[in-house]
Amino acid sequence: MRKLKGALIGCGFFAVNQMHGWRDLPEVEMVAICDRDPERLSIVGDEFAVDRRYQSAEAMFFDGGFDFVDIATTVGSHRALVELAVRHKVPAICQKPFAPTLEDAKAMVAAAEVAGIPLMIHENFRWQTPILAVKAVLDSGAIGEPFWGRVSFRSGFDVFSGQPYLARGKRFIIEDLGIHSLDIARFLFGDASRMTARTRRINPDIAGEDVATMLLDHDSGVTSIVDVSYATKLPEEPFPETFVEIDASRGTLRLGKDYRLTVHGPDGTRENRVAPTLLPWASRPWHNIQESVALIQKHWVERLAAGREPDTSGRDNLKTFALVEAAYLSAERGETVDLGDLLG
Ligand code: NAD
Ligand code: 89V
Repeated sequence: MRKLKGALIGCGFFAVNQMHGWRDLPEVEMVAICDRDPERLSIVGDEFAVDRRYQSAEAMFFDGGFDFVDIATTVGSHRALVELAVRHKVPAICQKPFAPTLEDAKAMVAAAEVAGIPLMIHENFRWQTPILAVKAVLDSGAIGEPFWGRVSFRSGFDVFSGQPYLARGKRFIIEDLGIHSLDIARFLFGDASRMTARTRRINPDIAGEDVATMLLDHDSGVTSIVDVSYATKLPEEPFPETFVEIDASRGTLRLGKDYRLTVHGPDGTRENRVAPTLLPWASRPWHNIQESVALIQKHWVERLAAGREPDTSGRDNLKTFALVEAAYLSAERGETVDLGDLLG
């Protein structure tokens, strides 16, 4: 079997997880890596035994020899790098957040579609084992039709030491973390058409908002609340667990601390743990996220081989990204925002 050859751009904090995920897939071989920072290039190149190392993405594409590129840089470079992949007709994965603005994201999707290259956004939270377990319960019909939901991530974890750029951006929690929670809400309850949001900044040492409360009207009729906070000091720190509550026509579902899932329906109440696997290279408490990285990358390989669009394709992710834009607009204006006006 010929291996699928991949290249990585951005060898920073999170990319190491992506490289582990690729190494675990027998059908993939990472043949080239790129980072402007020579130190990061050496660290990742040495750890994963990749000889072809570049400080310039242009030079890496010029040399070519890979079937896809995995873009793991921060948001400011995403559009230029996706457009570079498009010019070279190389299928691309781009980390979340998709782009600095919805206009950029739309332009990236259009460019990839004109060139006929697959584009997937690395939106991995919907691939977490506990979230997949929640979706399976909904799909089984065990609790009937959902009419209300809550996707909640409240923490006091210090994310700034690993990712210092998060403290500097004018936008923080919705763009960085809420984007995952909003995508989970779409995954569970379908697309949303209206957004009402309120934000706060509690931590005086950062530039952006660290608390957000969002109310979504889904086309399915579900009303959901998506609430995120990095200013919540709990007796037991739940990072990076997402809690889910669903009320439905025949019962309820609760995903709570330590991955405990309670499903109550006409047949009684079932409680079980839907904990993620601790992969050999993973470390607590990040293992939930790390496992979802491996799963989304497996999904990419399968969809590429089948010639099918990935679930979190660029086109799909425009709808998640529009929710982010809508949340900031709503919080700024103090009014409800219609998604149709943004997606056009
Ligand atoms: P980081 O700053 O640690 O790493 C980014 C790396 O990219 C740096 O080493 C930098 O030198 C390099 N770089 C930037 N622009 C470049 C360019 N044009 N060419 C070559 N190299 C370039 O950032 P990070 O924390 O690893 O985050 C990267 C991305 O991953 C962000 O978009 C972040 O939101 C995302 N992220 C996702 C998850 C998730 O679960 N999906 C978790 C953490 C971070
Ligand atoms: O998943 C992320 O994008 C990370 C974190 C979980 C720390 O917010 O930035």
